[in-house]
Amino acid sequence: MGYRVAVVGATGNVGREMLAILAEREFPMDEVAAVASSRSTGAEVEIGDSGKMVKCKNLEHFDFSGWDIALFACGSAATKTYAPKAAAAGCVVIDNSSLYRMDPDVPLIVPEVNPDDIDGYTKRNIIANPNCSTAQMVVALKPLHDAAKIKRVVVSTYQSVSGAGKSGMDELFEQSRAIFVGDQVEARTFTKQIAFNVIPHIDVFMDDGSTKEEWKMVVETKKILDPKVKVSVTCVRVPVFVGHSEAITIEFENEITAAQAQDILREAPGIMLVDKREDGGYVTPVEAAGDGATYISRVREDSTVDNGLILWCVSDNLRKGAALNAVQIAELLGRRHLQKG
Ligand code: 11C
Repeated sequence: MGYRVAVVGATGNVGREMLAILAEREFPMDEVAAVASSRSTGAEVEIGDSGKMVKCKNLEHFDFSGWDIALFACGSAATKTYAPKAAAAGCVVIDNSSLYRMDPDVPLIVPEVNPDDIDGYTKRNIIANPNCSTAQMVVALKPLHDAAKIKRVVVSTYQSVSGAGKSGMDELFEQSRAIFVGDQVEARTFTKQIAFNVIPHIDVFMDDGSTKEEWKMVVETKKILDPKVKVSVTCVRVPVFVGHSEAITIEFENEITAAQAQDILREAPGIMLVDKREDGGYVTPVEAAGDGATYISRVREDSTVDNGLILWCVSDNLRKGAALNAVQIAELLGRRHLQKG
């Protein structure tokens, strides 16, 4: 016996990946519903590369009663209206938006990092999925924190345009084409030209001069990993289609060498260590795209502080950063709370 699972926002970048990953990981399902806005009602979406098509149902009229789990990937505005309805109907919501992440009654889960926190989901029947740039970073930090206690993290991100949805991907493609053929470059999704450029601005500005993307990485890391860890962030959009990269500098309470960190990371869940210290002996976003791992490369000691390490971290932002993590949460929920059969 399997679950009845609804994917809300099934036509978007993340919703499509959710359907694909449910199929790839053979998540036990009796039925899957693709749910989308009225604009997409009746449109057909494929479940991964299976050739199996499902017709989108209208979110406005969708009755969540009798459905076990809803994976929401439809943005904060629609989530605000429909997630509480789904939760009240007895369907557990796993939400990819930022709406509930910092709600103290909603667990914010990365299964490799804080699986036990999921037990608190019953307060609201909602579980939050973190921001993509947070998810991959905490997967990398957790085993090192367990080994040598992290005091402070300084991170700069190199985030792909797919983080801004399909319109971000279209804009990179169209601007690149326009530059080659000598057409006018138009910026709509991003504030400046993204093709052949980098933009130090993701999400809205906050009063202290940081951006909301940077704030999210700080507060989400504290909630998932440890509130005592200090985090300093600069988020940058780069002209890459899929895959976020991060240069992470970590200061520890206790001594840890680069070799010890490599040994720990090699064995850690969700991580692939590729660190050859030679030409090409590291991972780039092009290689991580389409995969579920968090790749770590360039692990080395930071001689400017006591007990410091520097590393490079790359992951597919649509997968571990969003859809895969959501499906892993569903699997964890199934194992711990919603057993079937
Ligand atoms: C980006 N990280 O790359 C964002 C996308 O809070 O879930 C995901 C935003 C979020 O633009």
